[in-house]
Amino acid sequence: MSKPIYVTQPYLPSLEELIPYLETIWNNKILTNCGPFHQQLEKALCKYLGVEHIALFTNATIALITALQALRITGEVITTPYSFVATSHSLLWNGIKPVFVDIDPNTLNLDPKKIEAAITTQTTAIMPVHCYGHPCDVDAIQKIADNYNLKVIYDAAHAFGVQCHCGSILNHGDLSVLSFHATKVFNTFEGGAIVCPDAKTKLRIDQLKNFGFVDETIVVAPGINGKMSEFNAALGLLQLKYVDQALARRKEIDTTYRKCLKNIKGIRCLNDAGEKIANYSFFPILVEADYPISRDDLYNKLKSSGIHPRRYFYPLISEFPMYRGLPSAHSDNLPVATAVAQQVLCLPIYPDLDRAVVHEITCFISTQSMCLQSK
Ligand code: T4K
Repeated sequence: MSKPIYVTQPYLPSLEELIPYLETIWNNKILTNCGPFHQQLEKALCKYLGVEHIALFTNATIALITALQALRITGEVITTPYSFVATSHSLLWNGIKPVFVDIDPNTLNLDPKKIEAAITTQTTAIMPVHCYGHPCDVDAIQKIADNYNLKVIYDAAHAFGVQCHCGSILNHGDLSVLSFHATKVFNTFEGGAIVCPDAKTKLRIDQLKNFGFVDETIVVAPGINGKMSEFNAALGLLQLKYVDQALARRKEIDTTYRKCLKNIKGIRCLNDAGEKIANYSFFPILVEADYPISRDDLYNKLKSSGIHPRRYFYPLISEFPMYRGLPSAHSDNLPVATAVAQQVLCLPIYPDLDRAVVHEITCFISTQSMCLQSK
């Protein structure tokens, strides 16, 4: 492979199309602090995503930290170990103790059947992740939250545009947090957002992301600076024009992978979205015991040939030093997540990925299998 093939690559419209946005910023000299592009993007995203209120942020990590503060979450929060480390870090930044619960082997999301056993008198909320953009079992989670009077904050960093049985997945729980990082299906270079159900909550979130200011002289909370700049908001408005096209291309790649990998012994693809609207943000495979080489051997061999898959999410969050001492972090408590983290490999998927390269990747995986079996 002449050029390295990364796990993802951002979709970028042409520079010519960006210039009018830059001219507007240069002319009106409003660079940040919730200016016109910021407001336009909030409205445009509400419409596109089918949600009522959205507050834009500099990134999803600051948005997660703020979401917990907006709902005044304290004590313990039940969450998944199988995610990007920012999920749990947002809890630690708020002085909250993460309580890890195992994942479902099919969806790789927090297993609702295991949540109740982890609830204590200190539990105030559940923070599940729609991992890879695959919807959590939102009804089961909500039922538990209602029974125990818990809040639900979804880390929806991967779930831009995902729909479930009753519309946008982002309308579930008390709040949902999106990431618009360069590696996501919709990006503003860096960026994120909180989706919230009512204007009052949005007002509180908007204050918290602007140092706690209500007006020039009144500060009501020790807020942070989490505002998205006009430049990032302009990028978002431009990207939004092409997001459907980008999603369609991702879907094609997902279909090709599934078709080409389906008969390779020891390679398991996660269930496809079926009738639901997915965003194909990742293409994870599980390299199981009956594949002739280990996941790490396959990972290294692919890398040597110029293809750079990623082991999202290995190691588990619960294995990092700041979490591993927690009683819930023990691998005995997390058998499914522990096994999956040893098997998972996310293959390259992004709109500009060539069909021929997808075939080369699947042939490579298939050939490894055949070479070793014939030895
Ligand atoms: N919650 C969840 C569930 C998340 O997955 C994330 C972030 C967050 C919360 C926090 O969201 P943010 O605060 O970031 O908005 C990447 C991303 O940095 C991170 O946003 C993402 N999840 C995570 C899954 O992946 P790395 O350290 O693996 O990224 P990196 O730099 O190795 O990039 C991966 C590949 O993408 C590279 O091999 C090449 C390509 N790439 C990357 C960048 C940055 C590009 O082609 N262009 C680029 O600009 O974390």
